[in-house]
Amino acid sequence: QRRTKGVTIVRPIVYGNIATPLPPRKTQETDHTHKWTVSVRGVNGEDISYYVKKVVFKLHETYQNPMRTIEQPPFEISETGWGEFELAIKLHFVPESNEKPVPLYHNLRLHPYEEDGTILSANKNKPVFTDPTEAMYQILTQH
Ligand code: SLL
Repeated sequence: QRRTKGVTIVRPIVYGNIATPLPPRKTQETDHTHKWTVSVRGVNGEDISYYVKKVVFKLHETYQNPMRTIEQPPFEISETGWGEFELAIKLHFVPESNEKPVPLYHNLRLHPYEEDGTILSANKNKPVFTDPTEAMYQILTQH
């Protein structure tokens, strides 16, 4: 794969989670207290699927099938649970890019709540493509 030398392209992303308490009736049936969604997005909701092939979320081992792979947008997982933990997230890029996956880490937060009962915990990252392949250069710049 030929590379475009001397070129650096940055595509900022935001990743994080929201959580809402489950209604009391639900929490009596299970020990789960919250519903949560963890997601990876472009800033301002920009579609990232033109250069992101898939996102792998590794949940806490108390979850069934903790490795969750999402291959199209929205790149997110919704679950219910009772505890906070650190998620390992891997961003895989389109094969033309010849780029290694980028590891991300996120502390899933269930508490504290905002006034409306939701919490948002977000992180930013800027995958940097240095000397991208010519194919990736086209993909990134012609979008
Ligand atoms: C804690 N270190 O003890 C953390 C682990 C794990 C949370 C939290 C599982 C839900 C299910 C779940 O909520 N795990 O049973 O499927 O706080």
